[in-house]
Amino acid sequence: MNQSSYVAIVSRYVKDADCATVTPLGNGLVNLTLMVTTSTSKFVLQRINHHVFPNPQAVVENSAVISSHLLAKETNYQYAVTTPRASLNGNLLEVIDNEYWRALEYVEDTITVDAISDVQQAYDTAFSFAKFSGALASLSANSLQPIIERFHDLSWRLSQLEAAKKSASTQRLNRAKPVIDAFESQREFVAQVTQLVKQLPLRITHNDTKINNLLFNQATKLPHAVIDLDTCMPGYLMHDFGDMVRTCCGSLAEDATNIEEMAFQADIYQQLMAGYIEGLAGIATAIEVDSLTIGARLMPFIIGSRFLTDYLANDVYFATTRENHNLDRAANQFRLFELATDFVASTENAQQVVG
Ligand code: GN1
Ligand code: MG
Repeated sequence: MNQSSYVAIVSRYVKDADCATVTPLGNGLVNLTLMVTTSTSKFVLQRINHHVFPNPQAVVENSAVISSHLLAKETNYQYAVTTPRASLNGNLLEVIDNEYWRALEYVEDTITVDAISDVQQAYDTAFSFAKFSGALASLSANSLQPIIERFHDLSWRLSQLEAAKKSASTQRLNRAKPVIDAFESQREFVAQVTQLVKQLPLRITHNDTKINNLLFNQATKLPHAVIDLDTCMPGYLMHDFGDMVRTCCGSLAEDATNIEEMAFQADIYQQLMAGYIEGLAGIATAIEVDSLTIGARLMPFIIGSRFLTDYLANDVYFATTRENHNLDRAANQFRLFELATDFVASTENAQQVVG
């Protein structure tokens, strides 16, 4: 990593930028996240992708609103909160050459994990994301600015897929045909989701609840803080539950290509469900609890369709490192959708037999 290219931005935050060490952090597909260490401080620096987040100022302002709400005594939130770090000029957002930067305080003695390791961790993860949404239940949705319109709106995402098909190259369209057909064969599921969302209450949700958006205490291995607040927006609880299932229950990474070997980790699912419901402790309505099994199928379906759209649009949104990367991701997520569908159906059948 070329350290000198970051001196200009780092010097907006510290006086000893010349001696800063800058290293990549995490593996996000949208923003560039860096860890900055100098002799006097350690913090997280992030370049906000302004093609994805057209209003970066709103992103940093929302994060500040959420952090202070979570930190307020009345909120009674039991986890730590990552707080924005203003620049030396007191700004939450710094702009250099049309690039948008923000910083966050580094949380000592914590680690992130990219894959769930056991059922207890699944329970703890879901419990803490549930507590996060529960704490935000007392924050009015009007206090947040819109970030990405219709982020997890399935019909919107499918209309974007339709539009991408129209302008795609013949080569990409041909390669993607089996995956497009697979997504398009799910009309019944789409209709089911469309009906359901009419009945669900909107809440402020996190919308990116993968396990690596949680900091764990290095010593106790317990959840410490929910991070990446950039997509906190009005949404449905099933989105947050579903994204945990999407990122924890498949036995393979979201871009693995050996998808016929993918398995659905039922024991992890059960603990995610138990932890989420326990963490919501009476906040969720009956229909929201019922919606969680749909969310488990919906999130691989939505994210998969977004990967497919981006493949057809020549990979302009998600970072890719190989040819067909987004197409591989789309096929992978569709496979996970099928496995989640089979699993949910099997548990529903079992319940009918028992009931
Ligand atoms: C993006 O960049 P990252 O990993 O935080 C995306 C999520 C997807 C995820 C898939 C703003 O998140 O919605 O689930 O990639 N974020 C945005 O890996 O689009
Ligand atoms: Mg994110």
